[in-house]
Amino acid sequence: MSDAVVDYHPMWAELGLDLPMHDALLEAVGGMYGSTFMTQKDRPAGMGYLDFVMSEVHGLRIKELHDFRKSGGKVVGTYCLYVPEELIRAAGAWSVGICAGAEWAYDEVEQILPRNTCALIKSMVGFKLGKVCPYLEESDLLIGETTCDGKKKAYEELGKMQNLYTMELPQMKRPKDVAFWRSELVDLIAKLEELTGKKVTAESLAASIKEVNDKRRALQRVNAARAADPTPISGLDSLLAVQVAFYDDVPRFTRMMNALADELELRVADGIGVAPKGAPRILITGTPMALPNWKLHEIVEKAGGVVVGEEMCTGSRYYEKLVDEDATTLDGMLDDLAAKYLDINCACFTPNTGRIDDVIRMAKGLKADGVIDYALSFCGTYQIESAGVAKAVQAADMPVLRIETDYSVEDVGQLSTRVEAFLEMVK
Ligand code: BJ8
Repeated sequence: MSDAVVDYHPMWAELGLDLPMHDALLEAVGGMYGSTFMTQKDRPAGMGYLDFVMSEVHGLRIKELHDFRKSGGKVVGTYCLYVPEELIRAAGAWSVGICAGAEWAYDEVEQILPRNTCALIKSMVGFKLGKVCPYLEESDLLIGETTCDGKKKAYEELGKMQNLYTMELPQMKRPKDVAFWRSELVDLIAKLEELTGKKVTAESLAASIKEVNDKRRALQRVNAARAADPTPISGLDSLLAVQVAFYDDVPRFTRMMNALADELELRVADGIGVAPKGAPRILITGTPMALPNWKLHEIVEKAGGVVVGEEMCTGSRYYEKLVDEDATTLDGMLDDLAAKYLDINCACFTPNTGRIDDVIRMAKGLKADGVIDYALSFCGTYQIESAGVAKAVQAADMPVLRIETDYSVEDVGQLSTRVEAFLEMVK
């Protein structure tokens, strides 16, 4: 890490970004980061790494991707947890999760997509139309997936603007669905090998499975520390760690998260926390919170609560389950990958009762005082599951608050009032 200020504008210009709009985006995100993260008290020192990563989110990391591509490497952008980064890395490419967590270029987006589309999809298309995302422009290939209808159809539009390949994801989890998903992984390997000119071998796949598992293990350690009261790390900082996990260099990120976990374990032993012991502890479940969507966590923690877990794709669904590491053949590894990935509990599946089991298990394990179910407006899958989640949480004797929102700031006042009342009630 160096203090020298580097001007990345020539690199961004080379990528075809809309420079004035991109400057405006960076300024807005930088301002939000400062007011949301840097005002927190008693943060672990290990968060300095993520502060640095965020200060260079369109700088140093993009330079790394840029240099990698200049030396012949390929970058693959993804939008969903079901796309296995292990396969991308085993083919010699780098995987980056594309963010889609802020309102951008909605006027242009609404020329293509209906207004009543979820914020995540609108953002995904808006960042492309607005030419403000260097990760998109550094991606040699984007991989979509047939999850919800909105995403599936939006990929068709995105595919008109960029090289995009869509994987067909089944919507059930029967043995024949797992077998089908495995065949989709085989097709993805062919696509990736064509892109990189490198073969996926048992050796390269075993190495990438281990590497990505190590990353998930490090995040498991960070998140396990949140079971303590007082909790040694805020929900905002923990959420940020998972958001960054999607695009940072894998071995470096793993190392830094293990160092953070070491520190958190010491803090727990010493009883050091970010909120007073006894502060209301909240588990959030629902739609993913893509960078820089920090809205709900900020509301909860500014109101005196502490978020102790996220049952969502930017949370436990990302790091909880590992790929088995015992297989020695490519065939065996593909079986293990197919099984692990179809075990993710997304509301696009039917039935999806595993998600409810996870919510109850996590709420108990993390000693949550209440659960907030969070759905993006117009996300039919999570909105419909919300009632069932609420019923199950109440049946487990825990209070629940159901929130539906988007990326705008217009409802922050109203949400804050509801969250404050909920925090009062849970203690
Ligand atoms: S595995 S949650 S990342 S699909 S919020 S776009 S579902 S309308 S994001 Fe998701 Fe993969 Fe599932 Fe996770 Fe559609 Fe809902 Fe929008 Fe969503």
